[in-house]
Amino acid sequence: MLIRHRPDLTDNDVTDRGLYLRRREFITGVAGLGLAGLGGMAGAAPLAFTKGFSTTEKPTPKDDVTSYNNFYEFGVDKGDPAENAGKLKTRPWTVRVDGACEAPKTFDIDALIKANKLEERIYRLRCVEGWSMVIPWVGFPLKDLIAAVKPTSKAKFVAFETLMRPSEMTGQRWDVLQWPYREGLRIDEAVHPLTLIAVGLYGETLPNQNGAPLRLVVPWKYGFKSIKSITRISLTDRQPPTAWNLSAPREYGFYSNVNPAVDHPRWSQATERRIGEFRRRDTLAFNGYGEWVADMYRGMDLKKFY
Ligand SMILES: Nc1nc2c(c(=O)[nH]1)N[C@H]1C(S)=C(S)[C@@H](COP(=O)(O)O)O[C@H]1N2
Ligand SMILES: [Mo]
Repeated sequence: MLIRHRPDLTDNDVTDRGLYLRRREFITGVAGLGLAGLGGMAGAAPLAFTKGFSTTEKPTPKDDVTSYNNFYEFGVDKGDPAENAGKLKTRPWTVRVDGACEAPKTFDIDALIKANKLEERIYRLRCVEGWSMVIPWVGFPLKDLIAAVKPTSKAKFVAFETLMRPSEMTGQRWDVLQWPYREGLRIDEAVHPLTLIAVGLYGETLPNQNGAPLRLVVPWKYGFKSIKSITRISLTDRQPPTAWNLSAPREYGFYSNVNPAVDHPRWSQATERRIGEFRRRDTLAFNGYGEWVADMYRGMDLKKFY
């Protein structure tokens, strides 16, 4: 599968909240059509994309990104997803987008990929467990998908669900979480230009262990908000229940913005281990994306709304 798009990303795609003001830290601009080479892992197909809003930090090696994973549907150890997710059948695949909108629709994954302009976004990912990576995603803004179903004024939150299929997702046979895995965002977070639906990484379609065929990426929140292998997205007027909050409400809040000043009840969040590095580094507020997202939380007590 080879997907081509014109490289017509403009600054408008990333300027909604004045993102252009701080370009020095980022590679932005239109850097031509990115097209990764053939090869790589079995089943991976190259994607065509433009370059989007990205950190200039060095990406974590692909081998680490695809072998050190959290995806409890395939087991709770870091190596389990790479070992077990090959069983997951990612075609055919549909995503139902419904709820508080005028034009609910079931999207076929290949049609969805074709209909959206793909861009590469190199983002930091900070897991609540205290490790981090830098990952070159390929995807499109979630706001484009939400716009396509014409949300009504009742759309105050967005709820996401992962596939439920214990025959392939063997971890779903155990009650480590309430399945299916669920996540949620406030509508302003969901339509923020940094919020991505990823369909690839390192220039190719997503490996199953990273959430094929499509997953959410919210770079200023702890990694568990970035739900994998999505089959349903619903617009709603109420804050939706989320898998980790249901499982341990004192430890995992709905917001889960990366915050070095608010510790997890069982460990500090002040520092993190960047996979591949030896010394721990300081964790940044909002994972370093504060100047683009902090406004959304103005006036909120972030100790209370953790
Ligand atoms: N459906 C589902 N999505 C999930 C998870 C999961 O267990 N199931 N784990 C989360 C956690 S804790 C993290 S840190 C990221 C890890 O993404 P990666 O493996 O692609 O780095 O996925 C998140 N999305
Ligand atoms: Mo995580």
